[in-house]
Amino acid sequence: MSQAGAGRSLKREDAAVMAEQVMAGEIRAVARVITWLEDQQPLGPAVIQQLLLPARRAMVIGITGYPGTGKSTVIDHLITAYRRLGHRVGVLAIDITSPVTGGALLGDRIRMQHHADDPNVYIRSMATRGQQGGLARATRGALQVLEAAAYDVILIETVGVGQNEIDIMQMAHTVVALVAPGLGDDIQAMKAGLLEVADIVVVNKADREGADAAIRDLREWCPHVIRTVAVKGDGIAELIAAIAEHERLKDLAQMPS
Ligand SMILES: Nc1nc2c(ncn2[C@@H]2O[C@H](COP(=O)(O)OP(=O)(O)O)[C@@H](O)[C@H]2O)c(=O)[nH]1
Ligand SMILES: [Mg+2]
Repeated sequence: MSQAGAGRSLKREDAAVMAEQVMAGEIRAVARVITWLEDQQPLGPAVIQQLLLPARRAMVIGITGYPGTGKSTVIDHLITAYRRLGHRVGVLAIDITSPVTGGALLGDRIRMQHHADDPNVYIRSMATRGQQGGLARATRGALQVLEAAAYDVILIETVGVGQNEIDIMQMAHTVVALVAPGLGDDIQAMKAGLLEVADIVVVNKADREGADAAIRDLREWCPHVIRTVAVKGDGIAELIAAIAEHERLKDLAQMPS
């Protein structure tokens, strides 16, 4: 590990050494740089400046939705599926409202615990520190760090509530919005916000009453609606396929004609 500690004044060489370690995929360096970004220490951006992105860019997938809709459970299954495909997976779980939902991150950790021993999976919770917009900035940096560390798939989980989340979701190539039956008015509210940036809508907890009505309602409005029962892993293969298809179309759209 480099000597570039938080307490010392920044040396250009320190940032370069850390950048090398990040690009070598060293988890400790990755974690440390993300902490610097969260804490808004100048070392963070200094390392970012020295990072080179790999030729094959990561697939960045945003997963958003209200608390309790099942985002972390879905992500747990997505990690398993992408690992089976041989991908290295990074997860950024963003908690905008950490002082209030202190327990949510713990819950996320438990739900994604299966992957704790897999060196090819890196799961990181990020919380708000300091001023408005700080977390979105730190998230953008963390994304660059994970890309430089050559993760193939990067999943970003946000709690769908406001502008901050929309800003973060716009960093993703494919945005998946989760809803659960019984949210009622919340789904209407989401249509004006997060569903607007969504490429794919997932109706999770389809084992519950009201799922079919929610799916019918949403299909009038978004062509890609998928039904999942995340606790059983149902619908995850369909979700993976829909994400792949969206990525493919997006790549085609970006190809020079
Ligand atoms: N019945 C049912 N419960 C689910 C399903 N998916 C997740 N849950 C449960 O819903 C709760 C919240 O899930 P979590 O993944 O933490 O939601 P998050 O807050 O959106 O990340 C947990 O108790 C899960 O076990 C599902 O498809 N059906
Ligand atoms: Mg969660």
